Amino acid sequence: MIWDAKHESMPREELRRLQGERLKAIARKVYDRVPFYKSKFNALGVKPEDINGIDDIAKLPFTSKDDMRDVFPYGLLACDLKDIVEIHTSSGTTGKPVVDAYTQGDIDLWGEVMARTLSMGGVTAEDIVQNAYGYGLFTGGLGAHYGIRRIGATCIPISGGNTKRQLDMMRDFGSTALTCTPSYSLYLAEAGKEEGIDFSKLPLRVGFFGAEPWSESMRADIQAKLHIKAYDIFGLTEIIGPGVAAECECQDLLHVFEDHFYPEIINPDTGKPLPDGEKGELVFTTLTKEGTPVIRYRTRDITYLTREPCPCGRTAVRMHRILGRTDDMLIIRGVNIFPSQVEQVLIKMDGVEPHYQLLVERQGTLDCLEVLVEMTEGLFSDELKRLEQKEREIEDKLREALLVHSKVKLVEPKSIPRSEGKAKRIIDKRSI
Ligand code: DLL
Repeated sequence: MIWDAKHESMPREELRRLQGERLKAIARKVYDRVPFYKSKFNALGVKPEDINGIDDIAKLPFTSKDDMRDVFPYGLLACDLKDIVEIHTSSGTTGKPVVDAYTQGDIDLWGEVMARTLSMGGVTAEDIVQNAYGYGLFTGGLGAHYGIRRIGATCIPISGGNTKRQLDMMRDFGSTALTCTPSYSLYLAEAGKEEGIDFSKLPLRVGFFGAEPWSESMRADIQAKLHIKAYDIFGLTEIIGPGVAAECECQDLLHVFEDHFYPEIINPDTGKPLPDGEKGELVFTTLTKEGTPVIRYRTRDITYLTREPCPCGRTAVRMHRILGRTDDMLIIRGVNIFPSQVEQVLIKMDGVEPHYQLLVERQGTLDCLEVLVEMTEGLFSDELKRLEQKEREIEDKLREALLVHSKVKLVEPKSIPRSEGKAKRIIDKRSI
């Protein structure tokens, strides 16, 4: 079902006109109200009056994650703080988190775009949706919540974790739809099987999975094990949270809600826009957000776009599922991790060298992180008990810094390959 046929199936020329008007208005607004943007525009010699249509977007400056951190916490606000009704942030394990501050209008918009997302998978007021995304600062839980409420379906706001309870609730309340990360859905399937649950006998029929990369083979697995249709949903805190793009019933590429979030693909090295079908870095401009509008945000996610018509009748541009990232950020169980964080921990510890590798594997359905750390000659000649103690000590420190558990293995001095160029810090064995 198309939630908002007027906007989702708008003839493309009309859509472009609408986008042009909205871009003009947002460019004017951020120039007048956000000193950060005014100086960025001025540095490029561009004025709001230079924006007269959507194609003029290429004249505007990019915004990076670092820019956002530099103006933490309120530097992107385009309205009075008193008009902000809710704040969300990214997990922020490296430096300051990025902030999304919502007005009531933004929360209403969030409900709308999430209602579109859930409607794509056939959710209606008749459904019982088990929302197992984390509630809190993370955008997953509340974003899905607003969409479920907007549709008028029944929400079970169970949040993430507590697998036994999830399964009990699913059975007892007869949940018909599930929202969580794809890896967690597989974990639920496994745990349910161990408890003797036959998912084909439950009313559950559809799931909306995102917040981390997953693949077609994982989709097949989820669909077979949970006896549901599994949809990919995409979003990021900087733009609104979930509700930026989602798969329709065709389950083939994600429609971007481009009347609100305008996507571009650029060459990550040159910043030059790339044509449809070419892979590059995904960039978003929010066309209607009130609290913290964002101009040409560089997501570092890699994908491509297509404007080929979709059989569902929606006219919005589609993006391929995320193919990778321009940086080396790892997402382990929903938490963003950078190798540099590991380095910062190791540098402060004795007995080890800052030579390390991050080994990521998918064991069963969960991502596991093993950190190989080179020890000093001194520690190497020590007794085994001491080495084990050291491994536990590093594990504790890493857990504090990364917010996820990793397994540390000390390896012999000089055993980690050296490189003349960029060091290969990550060995990602997840085949997704
Ligand atoms: O993960 C928002 C979200 C919540 C999306 C629930 C979908 C469902 P952040 O924590 O800011 O926001 O992380 C955003 O996660 O730039 C991508 O790298 C990755 N990501 C999000 N959805 C997908 C997806 C939320 N469907 C970052 N496939 C993004 C692959 C995804 N990667």
